[in-house]
Amino acid sequence: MAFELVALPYAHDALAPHMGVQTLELHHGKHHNTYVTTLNTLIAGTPFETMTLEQIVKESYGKPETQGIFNNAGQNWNHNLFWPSMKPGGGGAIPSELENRLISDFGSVEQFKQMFIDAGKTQFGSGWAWLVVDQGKLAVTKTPNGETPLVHGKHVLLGCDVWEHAYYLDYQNRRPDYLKAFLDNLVNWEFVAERLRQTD
Ligand code: MN3
Repeated sequence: MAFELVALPYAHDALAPHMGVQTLELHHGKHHNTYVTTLNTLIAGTPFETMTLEQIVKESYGKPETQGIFNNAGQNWNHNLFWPSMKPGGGGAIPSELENRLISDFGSVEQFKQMFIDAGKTQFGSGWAWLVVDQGKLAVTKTPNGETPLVHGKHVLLGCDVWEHAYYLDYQNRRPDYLKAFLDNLVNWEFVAERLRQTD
């Protein structure tokens, strides 16, 4: 079964000015689409062809001979999570059950946001900043390139793409400004809260 590019859950202009039309058209329509087509090409005729995306990510991780498959499978998984984690008019009130967990595990929502921004800012080169559930506790982490916390046994609640293709047209070199706008104006906190419920 060949994988298909997931549809964006909003229009290309719906996240402006925080994430512009051109960024979404290129990022979803070109970058993500290339991960889909490349993955399909790489797994054709291999045992990976019959696996789910999550299985491919886990099975291809950490093996030099399947590094290419992992890169593209990981990036598909990451982007499939990234698009619905944002919404027009996002970043508002956080559902109370999630807010309470952020406060109990990080001290405050502001403390969590600062840690998340720092993780994204200090990811040298391309990668992702994450909010995960790690052994029952919320934690912030970061990964390089297409790597995902899934392969480290963590349940992902939220991820922010800090590859330059995600923000350069809108923010140029100001990655921290992009991370702040992501948290304050783009995140669909109901989506994050729903993923938290899936761990209970
Ligand atoms: Mn990307």
